[in-house]
Amino acid sequence: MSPTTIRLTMAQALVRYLAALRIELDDGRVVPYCAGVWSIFGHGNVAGLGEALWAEREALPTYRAHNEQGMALAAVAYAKANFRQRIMAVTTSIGPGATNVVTAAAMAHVNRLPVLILPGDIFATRAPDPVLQQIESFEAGDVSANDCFRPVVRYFDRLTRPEQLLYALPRAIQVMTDPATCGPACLALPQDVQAEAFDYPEEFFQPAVLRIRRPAPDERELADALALLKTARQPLIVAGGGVLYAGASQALAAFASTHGIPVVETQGGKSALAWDHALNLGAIGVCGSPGANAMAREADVILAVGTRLQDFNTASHALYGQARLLGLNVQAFDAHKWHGQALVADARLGLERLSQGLGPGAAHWAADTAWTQQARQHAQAWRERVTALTTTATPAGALPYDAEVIGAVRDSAPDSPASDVVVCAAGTLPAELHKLWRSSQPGNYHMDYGYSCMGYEIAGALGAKFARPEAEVIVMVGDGSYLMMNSELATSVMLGKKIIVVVLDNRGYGCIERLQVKSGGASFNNMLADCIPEGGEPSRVDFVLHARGLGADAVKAANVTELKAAMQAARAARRSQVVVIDTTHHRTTGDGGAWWEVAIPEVSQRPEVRAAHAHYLDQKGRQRL
Ligand SMILES: Cc1ncc(C[n+]2csc(CCOP(=O)(O)OP(=O)(O)O)c2C)c(N)n1
Ligand SMILES: [Mg+2]
Repeated sequence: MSPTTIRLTMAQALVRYLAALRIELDDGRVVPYCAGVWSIFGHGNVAGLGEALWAEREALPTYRAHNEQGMALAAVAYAKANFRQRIMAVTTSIGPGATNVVTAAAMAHVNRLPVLILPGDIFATRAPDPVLQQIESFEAGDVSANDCFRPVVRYFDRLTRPEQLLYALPRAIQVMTDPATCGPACLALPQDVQAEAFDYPEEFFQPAVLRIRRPAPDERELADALALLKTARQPLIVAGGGVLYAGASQALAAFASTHGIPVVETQGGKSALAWDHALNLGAIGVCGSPGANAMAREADVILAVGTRLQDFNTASHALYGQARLLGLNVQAFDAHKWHGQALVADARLGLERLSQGLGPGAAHWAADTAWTQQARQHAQAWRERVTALTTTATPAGALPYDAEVIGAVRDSAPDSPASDVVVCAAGTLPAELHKLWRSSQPGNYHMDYGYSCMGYEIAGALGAKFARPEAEVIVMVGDGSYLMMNSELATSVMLGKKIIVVVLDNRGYGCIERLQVKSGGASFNNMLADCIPEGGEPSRVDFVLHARGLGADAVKAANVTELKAAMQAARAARRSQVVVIDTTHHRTTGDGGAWWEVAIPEVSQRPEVRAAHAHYLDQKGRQRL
């Protein structure tokens, strides 16, 4: 008997399938996998996909935004805040609507985060070519603007026939729900094919409930990993984002405590362990705490869990001394990095199996007592230092710097801000937040420091608010990132998704200015004051007026005391709030930190550059290859 079929357009079938998808979360709850579709309509999606989304708007809500990059970043943030277990989709018109999403796709690719991208595409028939917004290749007839997605997604397909959906859509879902391949998927949808009907089998629309695979370690790899760990006397755990995505926070805390191993956190992994865990040394690497980096230099075995070992976490491979590296990662590509010994597995299962193998009870293996003790002291000293750094009053007549702002934002909550989610991505703030922010719950630190995409902050906060409606989602953002993309502030007001945006206005690209000067360069083209042409006027950006113009409530705080009061009011408000404060770009937290490889010119007229180059060569000599 032939299967029952239903005649639908390709777009209708796509939407129906997405609306039907369910996922069983790790805690056993079954929920819709795709929470909604962000859409800016135009030609290439309004007639086809638009009609289909309207019909299913109850089951699969559609949300309008103001910039395709912004809405795609919101979708990615939603997935991140859901620990990769739920997604949002994004649909665009052809041409600029689509290519606006390429940056967001790259951000998701780098951060291993899922998002389903559905750009409209040119006609499969090619009858009306060239259509509005179509690029024309002289060499290849099958190239469209959407080919820009190929290098920045984990799965790409162009559906030139409606029945291809039967294969392409499940495959895209499979790639996004596999923890090893997780990342963005793009299905480019020619506008005529979206509107074309096909007799789809009914059973296609009853997809199996999804589950995220949690692979256990291979027994032989586990045995090798245990053998290596047992040789260690001074081990250190580097906790990356994979700990959060595997729900391995408790396993990590237990593992560290049982075996006396200090833990350091990457930007992606921060909040995996509560800030006040006795063995949490805090941030590692370029923005690392003094204790974390000191112990990293002396460690004999590094257990890198769920981390890509990006340069900021390894001080460009100059941080880990002579330590042996054990890579516990669900993705073999990462587990094998830097000549490490690989343990390919889910982070939680991997840690649990390692702990079993190291021996429970009195006979269990543990790090040297002196090493563990040293870690406890470092952690305690750093907690006290963070309190001091974030509560010191700004010197009279000076502008505050980021640490003081961070302290005021934190202390503006009545009790310990356990439910605050802080969102950030680029500028001075990631380094300061990595060092100084206190996260007590997994996911309360929401940072894109994989792509460090200016403009992620406000858009990302919107997505995080969708995922964590009960939380106070607080964006901390520099003036530069705010100006680069703020359109989704208007979306947050429109959709009633309240966020609090704290703008630190130091009047320019402060972190890059410091990097420029540190590299021997002259102050040039970064701070607004350095960019005024002959006879030009100083720049006058009024962030309060701007934010009000977009529909948010906004105030300027004259100092940190006013900021704290403004934050209290902002927390009590229902609509999106913007609080602006002038800061200095001259001060940063001097404690900790490590080298970062930035290539310095080999020849230059500037003596400062020549000095920086000599220092550069010296540091490069410590880099492990
Ligand atoms: C889209 C994008 N363009 C450029 C950069 C390079 N970049 C990193 S931080 C930065 C300046 C950020 O300025 P601001 O947000 O004001 O922060 P500040 O450093 O002044 O605290 C730039 C240009 C980037 N990360 N992302
Ligand atoms: Mg700035």
